[in-house]
Amino acid sequence: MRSARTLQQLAAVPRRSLHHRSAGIIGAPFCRGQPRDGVERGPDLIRAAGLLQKLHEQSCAVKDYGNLAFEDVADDEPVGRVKRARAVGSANRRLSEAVRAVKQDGHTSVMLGGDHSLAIGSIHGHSAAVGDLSVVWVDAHADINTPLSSDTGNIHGQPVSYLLHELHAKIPVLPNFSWIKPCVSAKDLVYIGLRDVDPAEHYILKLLGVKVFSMSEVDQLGVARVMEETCDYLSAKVKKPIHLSYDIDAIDPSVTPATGTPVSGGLTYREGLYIAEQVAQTGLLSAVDMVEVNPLRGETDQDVRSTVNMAVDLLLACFGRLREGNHSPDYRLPEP
Ligand SMILES: [Mn+2]
Repeated sequence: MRSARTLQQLAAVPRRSLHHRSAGIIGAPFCRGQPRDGVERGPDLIRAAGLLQKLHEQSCAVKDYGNLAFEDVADDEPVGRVKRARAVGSANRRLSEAVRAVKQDGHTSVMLGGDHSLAIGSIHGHSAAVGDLSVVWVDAHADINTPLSSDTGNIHGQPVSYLLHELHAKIPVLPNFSWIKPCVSAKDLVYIGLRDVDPAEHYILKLLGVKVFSMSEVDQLGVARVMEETCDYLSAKVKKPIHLSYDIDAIDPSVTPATGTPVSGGLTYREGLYIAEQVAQTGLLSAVDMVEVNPLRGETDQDVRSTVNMAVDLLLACFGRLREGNHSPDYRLPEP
């Protein structure tokens, strides 16, 4: 016969045991993947909004590895249309090594950007440490232009192309990029939130059969079904560690206006959080990027605050914070 559980024993059973998680935080104050100054301030702003303390308060261990120092690259002339390839290549090489070290130390890696070109190094380093990955890419944009298909030449619109095995033959030689080995399969990639996709990108997504939940699918299915299908899709065969690459511009500009390339019609605050909560609940989240927070793109202090606070709330959700509330497993009610 099963013995009756006390109230406190019942209350102490978490939905999933997330309290043992630890966050290894890397700041990547880098902006050369796109033309606008300010995005390099993201890591310090996100820390200043209390990320580390709030993670501690939800019983998450935190190690801050500080900000990476990126060397200035002289004479970084365009290669074809590709801008600042040498700076982007060398910064990502450094980041890749840093993320690999954080994973080898046993943490869930948290890369604070910086622009989205940093996903190259973050995903590369993550894969170098743990092997095959799933990637959940939450963004208004697909960031999958090849260096040759890109109209702007800004590498923050291209990172996925360097990482996919299937596009390897379409990538030309670029200075400081020779260290990059493709490490993600198209079938292990899911996009959520797309609403500004270039023709070449759309062609690639269809050609490779990439799983995409654009804002149309979010509207049609609702975010709950989108996340159910995302998690089913990613866990259908082998359960791989998840890399969540979260571009703050996935969220609607009414909530996160301080970003370089805002696109209207984005995820609500609640939809954005729900995505992070559900990825965390898989228990497979192994690394997260939080990118494209740019305080100089906000018109008011409130614009910047709202954008930074969203980034913090998303990261807290990644480490198990639930809107229903949380308590640590050893919590005990005070006795009278
Ligand atoms: Mn992006």
